[in-house]
Amino acid sequence: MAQRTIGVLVMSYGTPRSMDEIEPYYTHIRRGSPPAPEQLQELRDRYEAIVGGVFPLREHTDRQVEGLQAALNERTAGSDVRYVCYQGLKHVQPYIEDGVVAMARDGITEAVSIVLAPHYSVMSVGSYNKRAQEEADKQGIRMQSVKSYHLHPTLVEAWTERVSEQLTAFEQDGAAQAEVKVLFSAHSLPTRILEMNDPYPDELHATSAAIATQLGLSDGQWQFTWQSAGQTATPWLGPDISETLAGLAQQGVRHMLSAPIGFVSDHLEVMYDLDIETTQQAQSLNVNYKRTRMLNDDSKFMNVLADAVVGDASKL
Ligand code: FEC
Repeated sequence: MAQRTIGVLVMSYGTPRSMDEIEPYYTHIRRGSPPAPEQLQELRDRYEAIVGGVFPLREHTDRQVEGLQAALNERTAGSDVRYVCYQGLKHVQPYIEDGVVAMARDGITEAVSIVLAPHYSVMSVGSYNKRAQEEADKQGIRMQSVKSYHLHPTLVEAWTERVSEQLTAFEQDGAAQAEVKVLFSAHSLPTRILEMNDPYPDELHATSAAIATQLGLSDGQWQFTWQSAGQTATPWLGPDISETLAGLAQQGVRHMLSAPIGFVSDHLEVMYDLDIETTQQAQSLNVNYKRTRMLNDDSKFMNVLADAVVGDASKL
């Protein structure tokens, strides 16, 4: 049977492989401008704090790529189409461009690119896709790029399960579910995205609202808030989770659940910003605070990705 092979470029933020690689990684994030020694030390300290300088994002990305490959293989068993996944990282090797070059070397002429982040912003998913398309054009590969998959019913279901499981844990602590405030969050971006009519805030709000609807939460039981804003002179979208938490604590809310729906893996922005910083703040304010599990390589999430890839492949 004649085989049609479609390359799948799976893109993720990327994380250093060792403590020595933090500096080039951070320099790349800063578009080539090396961090000041104190900025570098601060980032090193954060990585040390999460799990003694291990970099969990790499393992999760590797597993997600393998899981997506397995989900796609299952769908194409017995057909004349096959998908082959390649990894491309934003800030560290193998870079997005390396993934596209590897496809070209394997003779691939048509491909789909997808980012391991469900919500579209021109500054996040848009910039991954732009780099992928530019390299694909150079290599003579026809490429379709998935923009977002933030309202896929199975994604909403996987998050609903995670929030629900923690609401039960609060109940076990003696808190009625109605007393728990669910704080959906995502990485902040500079406020200038609002002038570009960027869909990022609306997509994040839509995912949060869909999960809340599935759970039957009233409007007062949840809210969306930002996290992990950069320390730059430009203003970033807020309120930050630290302000939200402090404000709610002042209003007497004693139970808060963090659901970082803008991310898909356990990594620095979850394990440091939420599990260390936000947890410490909650303790100091006498708030009972928990966080949902992340998606990582959950089979439901792998099927969401596979649906998005197959959907875009049909446009090739
Ligand atoms: O675990 C890890 O090693 C990596 C964790 C990590 C993820 C991540 C995701 C996103 N970021 C987004 C936007 C920005 C913007 C800047 C920025 C800076 C950093 C720094 C680190 C870092 N980010 Fe990140 N991000 C992760 C890690 N990020 C480290 C540098 C130090 C710091 O500011 O904390 C600011 C760049 C600049 O200076 O101009 C903007 C967005 C996402 C979610 C979507 C995605 O995954 O691509 C948006 C994971």
